[in-house]
Amino acid sequence: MIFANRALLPTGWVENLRLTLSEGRIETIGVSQTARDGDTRVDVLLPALANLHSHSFQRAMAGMTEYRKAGKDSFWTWRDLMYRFTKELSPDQIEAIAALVFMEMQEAGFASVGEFHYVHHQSDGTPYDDLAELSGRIAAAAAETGIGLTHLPVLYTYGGAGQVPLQAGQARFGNTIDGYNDLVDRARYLLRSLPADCQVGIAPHSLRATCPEELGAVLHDHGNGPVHIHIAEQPKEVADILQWLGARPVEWLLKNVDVSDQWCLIHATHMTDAETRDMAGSGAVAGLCPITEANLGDGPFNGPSYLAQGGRFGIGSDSNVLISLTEEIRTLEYSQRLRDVARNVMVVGEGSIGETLFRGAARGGAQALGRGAGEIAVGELADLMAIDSTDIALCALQTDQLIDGLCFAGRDRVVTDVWSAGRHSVRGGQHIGRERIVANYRTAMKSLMSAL
Ligand code: NGQ
Ligand code: ZN
Repeated sequence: MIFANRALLPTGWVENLRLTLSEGRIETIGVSQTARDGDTRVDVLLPALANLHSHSFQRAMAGMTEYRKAGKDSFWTWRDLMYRFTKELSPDQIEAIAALVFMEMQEAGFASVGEFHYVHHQSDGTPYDDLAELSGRIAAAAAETGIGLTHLPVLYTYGGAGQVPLQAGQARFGNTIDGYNDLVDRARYLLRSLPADCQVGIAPHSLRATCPEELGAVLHDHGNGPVHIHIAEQPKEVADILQWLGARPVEWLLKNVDVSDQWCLIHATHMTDAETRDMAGSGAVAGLCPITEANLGDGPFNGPSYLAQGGRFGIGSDSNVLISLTEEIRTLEYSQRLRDVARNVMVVGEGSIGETLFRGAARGGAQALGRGAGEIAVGELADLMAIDSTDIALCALQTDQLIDGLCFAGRDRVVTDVWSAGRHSVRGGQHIGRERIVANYRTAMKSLMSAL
């Protein structure tokens, strides 16, 4: 049972809240209660966020790509470096890195993760004896950390728009449609050993890495559950798709595919006003990855117009160059302020930016991961976080300013506790498995660095 001094419910703030949990879900909520012996006591209880987009292995190359070489560095030169790094990763290393980054996510206030998983095979492209070996490693990392996993095996068939063959650096990613179906089935089987809130969705990597017929085939076979796709991150990607398919990526997808509220469109960065309106109307979630989109020089999201039309959104950490819930949210708002030369952009009408973004990302992220969470309400999964309002960043604030303080003045250290479907993995600001997870990571990095 959890007792909180204050908590943010869908209807607003309450005091002295007592929650009971059952089978990972919130069973009862009482306000104006007194704590009882044995309750886990926290200060301020909030819904935890879903981290809707991660490539966990990229965490281990953070800081290795920030050096300018002659000529113009771009997303595409970053990608070449990333591919070279990817070539060397062993299954043990992939598991150790995933466990580390999942732990960091939980310590930052994320209860769940959408792992967009496309490194499937050995370095030369030969499948492992178990086709889903590396999905199994991701599942093992989720089991070790207790994070709520939505595993998204990726279909990555082509090296570029127009069915260009895979490049050498992409050998670990590719599958035929039959191979992909087997992989998804096998991943589903492997995830049966995880708690019931963990699940498998699908992820055609991007329009450029698939083709209309094959996209249609995998949607037909697995259309029931989360569907994630990278959509319009870079201008070159938009131009390539326009030339190949005769429409911009978001435009093409919305016209040719039944995009529903099971969909999550990652990096819907480059959209016209019409695309923005139509995407908002589709019920799909915009998967925004503010730190990565800044790091890779993608560009700012069309935020005000999307919000004004009721568009749903969530937050992901994508390249995992930095794991920080608070910094993701403020980077999103700051990208809008810098572009518009304005303040307090991401709200419709009047209101708190922090609350708009935090609540919106909690609901949208849970939707994208198929989690039935995102609010503190009876029947929802107990994806919860607690923060310490006595922290110097928050101690002077009124209750209704706390989320703004968290998002704009706070650091992740204010997070004291995190539950993923009731699994209480972060306590006193630290993950309960931290020591072992960090030791495994250091060992993995030593072996990786000697191979690079
Ligand atoms: C990814 N990253 O899937 O990791 C991609 C690069 C690709 C981003 N789009 C790989 N940020 O596009 O093929
Ligand atoms: Zn991505």
